[in-house]
Amino acid sequence: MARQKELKLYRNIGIIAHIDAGKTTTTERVLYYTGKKHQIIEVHDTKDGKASTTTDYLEQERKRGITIQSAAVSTEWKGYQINVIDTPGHVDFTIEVNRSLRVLDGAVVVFDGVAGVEPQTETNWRLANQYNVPRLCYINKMDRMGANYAHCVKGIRERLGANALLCQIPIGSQDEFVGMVDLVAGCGYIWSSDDKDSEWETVPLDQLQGRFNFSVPTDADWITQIPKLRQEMLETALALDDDAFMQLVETGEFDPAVLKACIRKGSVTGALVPVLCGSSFKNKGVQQLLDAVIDYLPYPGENGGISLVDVDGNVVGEQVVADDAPSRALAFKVINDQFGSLTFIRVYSGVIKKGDSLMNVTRSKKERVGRIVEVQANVTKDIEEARAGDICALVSMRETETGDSLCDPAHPALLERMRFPDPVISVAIEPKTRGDSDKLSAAIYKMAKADPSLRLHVDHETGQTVLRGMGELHLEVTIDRMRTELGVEATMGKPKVSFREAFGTPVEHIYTHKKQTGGSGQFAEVKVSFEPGEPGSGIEFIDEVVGGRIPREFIPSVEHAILTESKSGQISGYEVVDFKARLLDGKFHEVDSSALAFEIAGRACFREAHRLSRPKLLEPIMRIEVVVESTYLGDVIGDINRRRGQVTDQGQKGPSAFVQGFVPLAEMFGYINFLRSATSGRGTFTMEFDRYSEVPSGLVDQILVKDGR
Ligand SMILES: Nc1nc2c(ncn2[C@@H]2O[C@H](COP(=O)(O)OP(=O)(O)OP(=O)(O)O)[C@@H](O)[C@H]2O)c(=O)[nH]1
Ligand SMILES: [Mg+2]
Repeated sequence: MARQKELKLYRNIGIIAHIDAGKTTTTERVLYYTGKKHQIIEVHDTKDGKASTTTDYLEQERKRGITIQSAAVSTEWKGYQINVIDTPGHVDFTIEVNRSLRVLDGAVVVFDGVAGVEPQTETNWRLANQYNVPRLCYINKMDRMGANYAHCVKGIRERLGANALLCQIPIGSQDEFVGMVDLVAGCGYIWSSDDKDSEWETVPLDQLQGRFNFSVPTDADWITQIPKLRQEMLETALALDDDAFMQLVETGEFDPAVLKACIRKGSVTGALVPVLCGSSFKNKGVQQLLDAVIDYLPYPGENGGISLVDVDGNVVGEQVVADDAPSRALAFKVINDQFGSLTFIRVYSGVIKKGDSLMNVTRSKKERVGRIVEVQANVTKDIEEARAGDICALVSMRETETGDSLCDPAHPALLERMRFPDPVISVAIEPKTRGDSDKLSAAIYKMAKADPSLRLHVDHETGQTVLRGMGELHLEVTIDRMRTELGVEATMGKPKVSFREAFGTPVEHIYTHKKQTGGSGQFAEVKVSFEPGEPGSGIEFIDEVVGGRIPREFIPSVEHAILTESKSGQISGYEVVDFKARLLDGKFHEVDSSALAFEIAGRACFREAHRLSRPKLLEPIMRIEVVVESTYLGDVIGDINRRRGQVTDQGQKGPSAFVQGFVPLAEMFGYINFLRSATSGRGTFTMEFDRYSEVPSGLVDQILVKDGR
């Protein structure tokens, strides 16, 4: 089968933002205006469980009115195939944004016109920078009381550091928001009502002056400033084309096609970011946003191919996006239910057909492609093949997990990896009834496999199953989804901080394991040097034994022993991270030495060395932002200091005040209760993981007791 649609007519885009900016509401409009659905469902009308937006179909999403998992939908606009992924804004589900950005070609960043740049917008913006994803800014909610375009643009420039190109400016704000000026096309669009089927009137720029009588003075300023803002936009955009820029300077004229080409070039390369506005809820600006997606966001491969890496993650080449190349795809999401699994892939090159054999290069395992499906939120449709640029899903893969590379077996290659966030909170999980107990471990394992920001382990001391995740909501939702999707019920203990341990100082240690039991004995001696490493450097084992002082076959036992023992440190049994272990020397006995003896020696050597190193306890430090009325600012700052926190910035945000800073997670449990009572329920806060840092030695005992250790 030949390609149905030229690659240039594809757009794979993500919608990303802070929680509640209006991503799902916008996606719902996109589906309506492109003719994919005939009714719009509002996010806040789904709580009774009867209706659902297309992308927030999970029971947990409908009940809470928030997006929890990213959902993909496809539609067509003006002959272009647009694949959209609606992502969650809540920080606990950041993995969903992470994996979507990894496989998408462009993103629409949505802003709440009142709040402007919010913490999770910054986080998602940084992620998009890391994955080099071109984006558009869409300042939504211009109809809300307090909407302020200038404040939002300032935030985009100053807090996100973006070279914002104002392609639109609003006509009015709040309940006088009637449309926008398109500075690129040189006209205004004015809607006569908020109705979803209301058409807009296209008005020449010179007819906008004097037409309105806005109650907010700055709204009138925007209209007065149109000629100046248009000139600025032209100069910034045309600066990307020397001839066009000269023409503008010398004659004041420009070719509209060249102007669009310049904005596209700037946007695709990341040199500038087009800014648009609208109100999705009041049905204004969504069609214009779709036009901008086509005009300014790249088609698959336009921005270069995908990096190929070696096993250590070093870039070793690039795969161009093309059909006539070996098949190469990345698995970015796995969904399980009682009936099986769906593995979402992004095909970068080649054509993958039903019945093909692929190589999972990450795991060196063969996979057969049984069925390929196109996914529309929760509805699947069988297709025969998937081509370069496509996003689709494979049914019932056996070996493949999130982040794995799937390739033509004759041309194996590893595609650039995904980065997974660190889980910081842990809870103990118990089966709800005895009937659930057999099924629990399989079910929780499935949940963890589908979500790389969850980690699972069994506490050897207590025998408890411990689940680690990004936050309380993340863990709660996981347990609830296990019930609705896999039919297994569990209860959760109190959430605890996921502490870590580290070596305090370098230690060189010798351990001799010697045991004489009847006839045969056990003997092994190891000398290991342990050195603390940089945060995030991981664990490295280096074999420096010379002259066969430990026979080759026993060395893996020492390495295994150290890695296993590092799961449980000497302060309080937390994982020991970031160290280098060098096996320097040792002794063995012809008869009495064995793999087991070296394993025992390795473990004991690690334990003793860790204890001798004056070990450190590390705790997660969260970046927080609190938004309150100015009168409460003093109380909030005093409280942050009492929680061992540090305030880094404070100021005005629209009518409210904000405080930013860092606070240890251990001090943040129940913070919402404090904030509610201190601010009569009007304060809000967000927090996200920033880094691990050492707990002051004088506080270690006190903190562990508080955490229930
Ligand atoms: N006034 C106004 N409200 C809006 C607009 N867009 C969305 N909303 C409302 O804002 C709330 C949140 O909208 P959602 O679309 O769920 O926001 P989201 O960005 O998808 O949120 P998460 O997925 O949970 O991060 C809903 O009550 C919407 O009706 C808008 O343009 N104007
Ligand atoms: Mg949403």
